[in-house]
Amino acid sequence: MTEVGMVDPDILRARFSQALSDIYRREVPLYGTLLELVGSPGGDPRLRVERHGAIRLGLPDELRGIRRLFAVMGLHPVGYYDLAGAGIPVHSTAFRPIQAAALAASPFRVFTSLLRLELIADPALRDEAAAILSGRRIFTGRLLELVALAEAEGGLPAEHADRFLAEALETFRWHPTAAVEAATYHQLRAAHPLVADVVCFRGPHINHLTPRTRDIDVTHGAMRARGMKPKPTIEGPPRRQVPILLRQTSFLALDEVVRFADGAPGTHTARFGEVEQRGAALTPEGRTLYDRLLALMQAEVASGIPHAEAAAIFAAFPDDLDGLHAAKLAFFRPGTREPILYEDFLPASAAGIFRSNLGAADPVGADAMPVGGGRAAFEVALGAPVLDEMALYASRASEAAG
Ligand code: OOG
Ligand code: NI
Repeated sequence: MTEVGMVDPDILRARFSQALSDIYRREVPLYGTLLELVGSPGGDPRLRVERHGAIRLGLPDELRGIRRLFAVMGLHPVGYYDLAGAGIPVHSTAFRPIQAAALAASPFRVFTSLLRLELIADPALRDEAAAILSGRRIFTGRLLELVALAEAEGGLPAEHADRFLAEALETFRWHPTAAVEAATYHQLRAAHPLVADVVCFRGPHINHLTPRTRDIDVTHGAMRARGMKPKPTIEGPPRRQVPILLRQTSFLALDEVVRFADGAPGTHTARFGEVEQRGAALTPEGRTLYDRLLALMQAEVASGIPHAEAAAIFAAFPDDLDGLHAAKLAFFRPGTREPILYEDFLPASAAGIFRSNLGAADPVGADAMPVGGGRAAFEVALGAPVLDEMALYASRASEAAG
């Protein structure tokens, strides 16, 4: 229940998501093309407004601030994704609504990554990156006041909603002027393109907004027909009768013209496009089977077997509702054969999306980085534990029917 005089977080989130989409559509024209391709007149009304975005943060304090900001819009951190094992120096969570009613009202999520500066090998460069980041402020003063007000009052007083949204959008906008000189940018880029993207700009620009499609194979084909050059493969499980989890594919959208702090012109690839299809949430048993089959498939692809052929491994995953139910592989609404939708992300898919849009090689087996202990550090930075997605699905699967 929203208190009298307070803005409903679901409405605030819906407005924020729509405003981001409008801005992104103006600034990244191929995103508009993608929206036309997935447009489904008369379809599931949720599909028309459903999208996720992604941001990359530099410092623990930034992550904590983002958590407080997103909480005002009913977005909460769910799940922990460690991508260092895949050669990407970040760890991440997904901010998303958690109640069924909130998901239905505005299914908006933000995949949020925190750079792991400790994984930059060169100590001098690491210190320089930390020093550059410590000088930036990603929230306006007014936004911080409004977040504190919402925390104190148990909600955002409705008269502040417009101002809150305008100030929040400021955090996620694209900055055409870099915060560093060209030489620093190129040094950081050489360390890892992701480091340059996070460290060299004044804020965590939204780097993609992803609409949801009913059939990603159809959309993938349509993207190619439009000349969008998506990556050749679709991340996640192969095509099936009963969709499970999440399938995604992406394309490079823009070479941005930037100006460095010394006035030198340059370009930076920051913003890309992505589309996704969602299916059933899997139980821990289902997820274990998925992870095992995916690892086998990736090993075959790494050894040169074509993706389409390697995908045959997934024949071992039951592909009908009765089979999924009987083997307790997927979550269902209480007393039904209706699967609960997967609302989260997949680490191996996310790593593939990162890699392809950073211009890194696509095949799996990228250099693994030292891992371990990341989750506790992430939660300290966040200032809260991340919620367990399996527990959220399990509770929806056991709610009283009706
Ligand atoms: C995030 C990449 C991961 C997804 O949908 O899995 C992602 C990023 O590039 O910042 O967006
Ligand atoms: Ni994404």
